[in-house]
Amino acid sequence: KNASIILAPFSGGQPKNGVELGPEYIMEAGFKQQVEELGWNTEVVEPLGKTNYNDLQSDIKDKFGVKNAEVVSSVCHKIHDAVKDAAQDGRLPVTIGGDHSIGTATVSGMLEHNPNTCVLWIDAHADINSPATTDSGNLHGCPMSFVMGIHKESYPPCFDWVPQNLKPSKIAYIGLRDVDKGEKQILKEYDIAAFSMYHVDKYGIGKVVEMALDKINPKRDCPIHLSYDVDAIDPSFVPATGTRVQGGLTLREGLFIAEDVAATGLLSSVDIVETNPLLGEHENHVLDTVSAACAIGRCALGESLL
Ligand code: DIR
Ligand code: MN
Ligand code: MN
Ligand code: MN
Repeated sequence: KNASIILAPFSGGQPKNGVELGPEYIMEAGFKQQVEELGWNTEVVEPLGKTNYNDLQSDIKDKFGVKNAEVVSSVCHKIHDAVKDAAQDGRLPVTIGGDHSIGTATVSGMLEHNPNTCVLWIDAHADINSPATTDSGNLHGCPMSFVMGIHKESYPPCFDWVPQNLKPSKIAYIGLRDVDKGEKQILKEYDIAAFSMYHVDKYGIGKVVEMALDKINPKRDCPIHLSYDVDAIDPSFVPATGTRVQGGLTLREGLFIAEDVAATGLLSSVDIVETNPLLGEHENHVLDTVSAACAIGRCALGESLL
């Protein structure tokens, strides 16, 4: 069992400073050792090198209606290549963010490696705005559109390198509770499997994960990319993140999702994003959030399997 821990200390997909520190805090909490104790050989990959891509940011929308398109695109291209290289090498990519704009990179990288890959997107948000629908202009709200080519005529040309090969039938959401109007239209138009907190309450988390996998992976024969935004979990457990939304998953429900994906034996890659250590109001907020992020990774990599 080999894993590549890919560090993505990037914040240009959204306006709040500090999310670029997520990887550093998660690694300092001992994430690499924790994963090795589960029997994985790990290597740490830093596709962004020592370059700081976070000083070049602006809060002004370009003529396409989005912010920092060039830097998001070039960071994503590097991460895309690192994810694809790791997977081609037989290593399971674990990408640590940073903001969720890097979902553009990880999903497209895994789909180039294996076109059968399906995606479980765990998030309070759908991240499926296009430049045509986004209000905020923040690109961490757009990765799912980019990898499917939704409203592709609205994209800045710097995203031309992104393969748009994810089929809408191969993506399911769990944890949604803050979805924009334009995003709801897209979810409906493309008939995308979207399980909100309503469904979690109605059916229970066990049934919801099963229903999500039945939609995107009915024969349980496709590799699963798990893209985990820590804001899916309720802010009482995970406070240090950029766009908190009350009424989220309990910590156990959140970890169960990762455990149940591990139990399928089909996990091919995982992202853990949106940990922002500067947004804790006190030290415990940061500790809780960082330890939840580590626990998500460990659960996905099999910690709870006996
Ligand atoms: C909102 C918020 N839908 C946007 N998205 C967030 O800016 O497009 N995603 N916070 O994590
Ligand atoms: Mn390339
Ligand atoms: Mn989110
Ligand atoms: Mn997200």
